[in-house]
Amino acid sequence: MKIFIATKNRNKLCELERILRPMGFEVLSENDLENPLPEVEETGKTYEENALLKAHSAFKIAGITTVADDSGLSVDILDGAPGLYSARYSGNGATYSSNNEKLLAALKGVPRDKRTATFVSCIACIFPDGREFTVRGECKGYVAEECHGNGGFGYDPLFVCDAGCYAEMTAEEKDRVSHRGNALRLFKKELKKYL
Ligand code: ITT
Repeated sequence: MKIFIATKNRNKLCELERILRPMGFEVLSENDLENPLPEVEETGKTYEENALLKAHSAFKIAGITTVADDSGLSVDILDGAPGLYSARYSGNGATYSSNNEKLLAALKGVPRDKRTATFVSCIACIFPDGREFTVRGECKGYVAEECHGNGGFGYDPLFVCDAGCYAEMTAEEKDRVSHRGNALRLFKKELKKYL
């Protein structure tokens, strides 16, 4: 089955492709379009709403079954921040490292047992006949006191779950335990009900 992945984030695309291909999906993305995907204003109040906004916008162009991911890191002691604003936590022109620096500063002096956090990935799927669904995958852990490892992207150097720090895992290890891996396994199950 062909699926269009609606993301402008290359790291995310890489993870979505590497999990979906072995599940048997033929994956298409922005790279297969003549023009870049339009920017989507992420005005939703939930990950689900934002994932649906991104999927609908791309579906208008791709015209085939389309999936989008909206994801983020929710830190308990920060009332869920950066959460929905994970990509732009440190403002306009935010980079992965400026976001990580801001998060470390926000948690300065907070002891390890109070640095608990949850990574969330919500996947929305839109079908050409108008049906749609969303699924949510999570991974619980804590925010480290300094960056670790060289792998992954985004907040991976700071996020530690039972299996270790995301940025110190191989791709296979991360996919086995990550919020996105969990969401995509639920996606595959849910999709069967629609086919
Ligand atoms: P698209 O909307 O085009 O898909 P985006 O990067 O803007 O790309 P989001 O709005 O969902 O996507 O923002 C999610 C942010 O959360 C992302 O930019 C990273 O900073 C962070 N993030 C999500 N998944 C992550 C992961 O597996 N590891 C580390 N950081 C992650």
